[in-house]
Amino acid sequence: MPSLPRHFFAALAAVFIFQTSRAAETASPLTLFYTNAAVKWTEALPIGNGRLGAMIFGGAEREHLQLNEATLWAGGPYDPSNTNALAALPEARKLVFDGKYDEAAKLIGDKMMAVPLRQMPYETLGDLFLDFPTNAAVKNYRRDLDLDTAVASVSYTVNGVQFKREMFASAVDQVIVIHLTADQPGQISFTVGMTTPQKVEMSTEFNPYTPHMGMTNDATLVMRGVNAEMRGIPGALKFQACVRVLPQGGDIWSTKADRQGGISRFGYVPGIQGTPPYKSSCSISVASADSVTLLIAAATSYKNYHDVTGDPKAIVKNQIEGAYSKYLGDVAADVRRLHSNNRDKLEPPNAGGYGTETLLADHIAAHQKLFRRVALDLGETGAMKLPTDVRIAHFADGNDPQLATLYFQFARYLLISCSRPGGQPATLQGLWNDSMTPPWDSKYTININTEMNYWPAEPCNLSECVEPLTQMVLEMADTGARTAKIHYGARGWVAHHNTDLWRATAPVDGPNSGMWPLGGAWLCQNLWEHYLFTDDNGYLRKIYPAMKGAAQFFLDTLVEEPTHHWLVTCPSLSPENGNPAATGTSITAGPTMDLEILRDLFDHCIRASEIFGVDKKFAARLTAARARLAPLQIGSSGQLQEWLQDLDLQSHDLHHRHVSHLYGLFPSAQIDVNTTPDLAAAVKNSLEIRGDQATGWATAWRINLWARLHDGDHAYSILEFLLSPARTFPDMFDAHPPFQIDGNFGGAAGIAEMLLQSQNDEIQLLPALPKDWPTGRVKGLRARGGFEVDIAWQNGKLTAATICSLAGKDLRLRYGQATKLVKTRKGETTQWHGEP
Ligand code: FUC
Repeated sequence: MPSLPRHFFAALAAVFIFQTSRAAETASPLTLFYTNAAVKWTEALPIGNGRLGAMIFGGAEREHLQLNEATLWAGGPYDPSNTNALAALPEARKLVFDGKYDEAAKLIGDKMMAVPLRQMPYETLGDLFLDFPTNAAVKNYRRDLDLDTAVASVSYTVNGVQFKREMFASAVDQVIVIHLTADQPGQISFTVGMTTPQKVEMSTEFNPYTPHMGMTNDATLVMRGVNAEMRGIPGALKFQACVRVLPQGGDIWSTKADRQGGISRFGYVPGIQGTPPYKSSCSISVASADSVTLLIAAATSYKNYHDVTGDPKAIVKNQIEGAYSKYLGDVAADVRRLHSNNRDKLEPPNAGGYGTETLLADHIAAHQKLFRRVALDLGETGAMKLPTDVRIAHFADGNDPQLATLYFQFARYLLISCSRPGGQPATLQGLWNDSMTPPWDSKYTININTEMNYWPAEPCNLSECVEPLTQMVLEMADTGARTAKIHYGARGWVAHHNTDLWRATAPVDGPNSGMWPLGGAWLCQNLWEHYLFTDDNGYLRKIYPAMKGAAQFFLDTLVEEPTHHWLVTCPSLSPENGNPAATGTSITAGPTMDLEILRDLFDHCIRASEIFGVDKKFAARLTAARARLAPLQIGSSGQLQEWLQDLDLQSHDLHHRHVSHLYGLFPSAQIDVNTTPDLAAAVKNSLEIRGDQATGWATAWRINLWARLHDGDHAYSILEFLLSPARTFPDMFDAHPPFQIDGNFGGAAGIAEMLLQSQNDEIQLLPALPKDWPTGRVKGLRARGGFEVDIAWQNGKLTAATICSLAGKDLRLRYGQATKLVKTRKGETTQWHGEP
């Protein structure tokens, strides 16, 4: 994009300030905002409570919420083991070691892949539409998402009436709330209906009691369904979604569908208000209300990967009733009495005593408890007054440092919204998916993507959000034990490059991406990071069996390669990069990444066994095997070799998106600019060969790597690309393309990594500060060893750092060449200005 003069921003900002001044006055700087409704899904704004998610389009005449429930995937519990795999393993290894890679790949494809060959996709729940028919002009339109409150809003004026919608997904009450208001009474009229590609029945229910309470009647739209069969695995989930419509004032009625009998697809046909608009569905219409609240709940029968006996009807009823009670507030007690007996004797309560205030206040409090832990200030300019999509289009022109802050905090917002304790981990799309057949099934790709999703969790002070990942790994240790036994005749457990809701662990998709047995081992590294940041031995005790099982698998399956007799994985691959020694496959033995991951896994198991004083013999076996692993090698171009042989420069794709072999520098810390400078220089050469620009997540990885190389300006220049329309959609979702959330998380981790690093027992302040952020401050970042860190800087120099010790560990600080060692006690705070 050609660079525009800086005053361009000032001029553009002036136009938008004029247009949007009223609404902008109330918004926090941590707000994404737009002057048009979303047309495409990647313009819509995400809300989520870790389980229920919505993408909000915000049209004035038609509101559209695309809905998700985190456990609504295709299929049911299944075992993808292939009983032919084990018999083929010796031959596959021999072919690889004989250099017959293409033959090996053919054999692996024929005999060793999972059945079915692909896993189950994550699916959309459906779409909710609110039609507000009007022929009059819409003025002063604005839609936004306030990251600080986790509330999405739409406001506009029609015929001089100011309308407002507020929408949030409450983790406290497990519902999505839509609150519609107008600044004049009796102005809200609309019809609400749902559509879905799922197999469902729809109906409406009326609440017969509320008219006695002096309130307007209310009604509920109900959708019941079963999930889809996929790739031969029958759908085993039931689900239900409810939308309770609660008007204040006005009238409400429902329009019933023609019953088609049994389970069938229902379509949504928009119509004219006041006449039955739906041919084959149900709808609820409201006319002339003062305000309206909609409570949306949804659940499936999923209890865990092998138990689908939940009762979605009961769950949804409880959630709606709970939220409804809160909505009623003081009136709730009267309603309860009314539901029980003597209802004719009751006086109507004060109708003004109910509303969404408590639901909203509880939601905001729960969100801010996590969100407000970190504050980042990289500088503010007039560009902040511009709509977010305009800012993304012009970030590379400079003069908008706050957009990086917004991007960083948006990722934190997303993690809070899609990964909460008790729920499912963030998928390739977090929680948000509008399809039955999303890209890569919107599942868990564990050869980088899922791991990257959790990179910001610890440094950005959202440690709790890792819980769903921990739970998934513990469950995969069960399913993966079967894969280890049936596919490899090995103990322990193994997972390949993907998993799904059902925790499938066998190799999928085909040999060139699927035949990679390190997925589980890498996930164990993510869990280890949680331990390093929290110093929580209770947590380590919980994950240690999974770590040990992952290591056990490799003790049983590592083999000696014929040239140097090093121990290697075989068959395997360097995630998804073609083997240069082969014509058309990635299949190889002992790719560098595998050995780096194993060095970490073995080290961490050995450390845990020392901490707990257990498994001495096992640890000794790990130590012996570790010493025999193929070493890191520097190739003839000074690069870190990706394969056992020096083949990097013969690669079929020199600029391949994966930089798997550079794992050693980040997210691992085996390679370090201070302790292993030669290897760090080799990583730098490899990175330069690979180039800066790649898919969204791959671009984000490069930012983290350059930050670890302490080159802030290089990291920043890649951030400029990540934060451009090529890699960031208008709603700030990362563009692989298509949308994949890993780039958002990897990008935020990269920004944190530029400001603070804490690998290898040393806290480094501002290790990769770019010249574009000369002055700023950050509050609340976390460091390994259990520290919380605030940093301020001016003119590119540290001015003050405050480090709070949460675990009482020794604190080694570094700023440039200056270092300082401090003994700390729990709760103690250390101030440092960066002098030796
Ligand atoms: C890995 C990557 C792709 C994509 C997919 C979901 O296979 O190589 O780029 O991100 O995961």
